[in-house]
Amino acid sequence: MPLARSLSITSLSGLEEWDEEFDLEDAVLFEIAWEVANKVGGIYTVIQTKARLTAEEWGENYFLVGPYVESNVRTQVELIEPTNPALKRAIDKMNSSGCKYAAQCEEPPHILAHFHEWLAGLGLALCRQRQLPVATIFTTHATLLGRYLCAGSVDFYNNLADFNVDKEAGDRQIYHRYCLERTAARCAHVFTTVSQITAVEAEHLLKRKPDIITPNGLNVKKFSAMHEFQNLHAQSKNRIQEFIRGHFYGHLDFNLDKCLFLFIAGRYEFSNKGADIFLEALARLNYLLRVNHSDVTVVAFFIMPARTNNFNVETLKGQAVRKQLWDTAQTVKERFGKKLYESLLVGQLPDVSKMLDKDDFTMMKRAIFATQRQCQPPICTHNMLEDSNDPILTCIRRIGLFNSSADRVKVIFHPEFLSSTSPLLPMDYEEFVRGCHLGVFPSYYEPWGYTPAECTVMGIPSISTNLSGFGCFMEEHIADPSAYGIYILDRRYRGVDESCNQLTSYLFQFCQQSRRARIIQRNRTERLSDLLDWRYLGRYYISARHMALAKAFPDTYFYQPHDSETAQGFRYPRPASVPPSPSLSRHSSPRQSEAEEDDDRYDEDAEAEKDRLNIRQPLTLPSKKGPALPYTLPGANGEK
Ligand code: G6P
Ligand code: 1S3
Repeated sequence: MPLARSLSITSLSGLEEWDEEFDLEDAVLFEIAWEVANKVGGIYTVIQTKARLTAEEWGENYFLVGPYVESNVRTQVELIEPTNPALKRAIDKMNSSGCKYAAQCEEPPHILAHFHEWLAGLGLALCRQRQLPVATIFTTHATLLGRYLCAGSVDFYNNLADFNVDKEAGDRQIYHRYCLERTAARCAHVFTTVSQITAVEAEHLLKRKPDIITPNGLNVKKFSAMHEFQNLHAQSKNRIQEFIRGHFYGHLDFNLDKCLFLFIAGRYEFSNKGADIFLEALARLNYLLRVNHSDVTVVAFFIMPARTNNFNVETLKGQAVRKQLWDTAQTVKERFGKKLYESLLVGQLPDVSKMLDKDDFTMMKRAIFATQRQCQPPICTHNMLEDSNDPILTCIRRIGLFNSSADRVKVIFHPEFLSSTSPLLPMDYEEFVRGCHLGVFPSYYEPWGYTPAECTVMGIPSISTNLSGFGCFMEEHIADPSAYGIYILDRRYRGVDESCNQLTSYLFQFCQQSRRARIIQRNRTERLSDLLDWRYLGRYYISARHMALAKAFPDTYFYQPHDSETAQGFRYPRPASVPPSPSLSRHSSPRQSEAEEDDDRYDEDAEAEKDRLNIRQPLTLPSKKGPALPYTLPGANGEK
């Protein structure tokens, strides 16, 4: 059983070290959430990715509690008998008499219960109401009211201080849920949230300022070969290209080698997640690419689950046609190869004009005939249950992006999370992200935002906003985020139209980059991944736990805030090889001829080494002790 925690992160590109001693021998940690082994959204990712680090600290005294969903239990849970006697007694008692409170034993351990989100908040409220000897933490990953208000037509951030919260919750018929959330936040020993922007929101809507910000991390995968992630990009991109070949059969009049894959993914909240301004910006980008006679084609994927009735026939047919063409090509190739072999066996050079016979041509003609198509390539891969009211489809109908030949921007709406077993696009999410060129997440309401973080650790550039926890966090820690492929859209101080223009210009600039510039940019993006690693960010959860134990059991535990909790912390300098102005950073190396620019055989290692040395040297020193990450919200002009 671990007695103390000592987290060393010296291996993480210069980020400051953290060592802390805290005796946990007599403590037990329960973490309770609706999304434990139950994927609904981002909280599942928080818990699933954080589990390893937490288990390293708490060992056998760490328990995750979630809903019993038979299918999830079968696929994600290994059933075992608990070894801890106190816990075994409690579980036996609960099993025999239903889920009642029972944990009486002679020497109870110190119990720490960490509740996530309002759904689990009831347990926290009951612990406090019944005065159980339990240290409690409540983490909110979004406020209910914030989510609802933003989804409407409210100028949220400029009115945060003025909402009549009870009335607003009542008007939206979420008063009961809102009360649960507010109660949990108010009566927890320690209240945390995932970002500074949500902390301000919570202070106004839940009437308590979070004690600690606990940003979301990821388990960063490091490859022994430095550029392995670039190879993975190329492999995954090939698979997406295969899908595109099928989806656009009969209309493949664009060069796949000059095709950029953009995507947005997440919970289907049309305006909160910024799908609205992404579509609008795509329409403007389409216009710009057309009038500039660009040879680049953009395919924008929307991966947002909606209610569907399976894949649609046209989309499935596309993949079937592609497969048929591939099979035909293989058959003809084999027959050709056989004739060639036979000719060589008898010592003759083959007569190439006779290598393909009538049957071969018939087979090929038939295959080509199958690619005739009367309709445009479909926008949506599935049969939508609410096709006529669907916000993405409605918007596409209005802006007229119909995948026509003249369009330089094509749109594919995949209203289901990706899966490696799909007959259409058999890739899991991670593989898909790796194969794309840019993730676009122009959210209006995004307490953290895992999607751009996931892009970053895979070395894929992304666009987020200064209204998302992730965007603000990166702005705070990187001197020139766009040079690292982290584009942060201003949705705070600009109106919607202006933000949309800014997004369009980011997209257009991105489309003008050479392959070489994209490769360099991906290298830089990937270099930021340490900043998002739980091995670095896990410290905030550790602090929250220590703080809660010290508050609930002051005779046993003593908590002293760690310097890094209050300091500004690490800041990545501008990459050495990039020109100082963000607007110029697109061309991060001297412009060359197009052929040279598209050549990916350049000295990546030298470039990477230059940047790495730069990262190690001029660190902004953390200021010791101070207010917790100062944060101010906009004044005027942030209309939604
Ligand atoms: C990676 C691979 C290169 C490939 C490149 C394509 O860097 O290692 O071999 O040429 O990706 O980049 P692009 O941005 O055009 O997909
Ligand atoms: C929330 O999930 P969402 O997509 O509804 O929690 C996530 C995990 O903390 C967070 O990343 C996201 O911004 C929130 O919105």
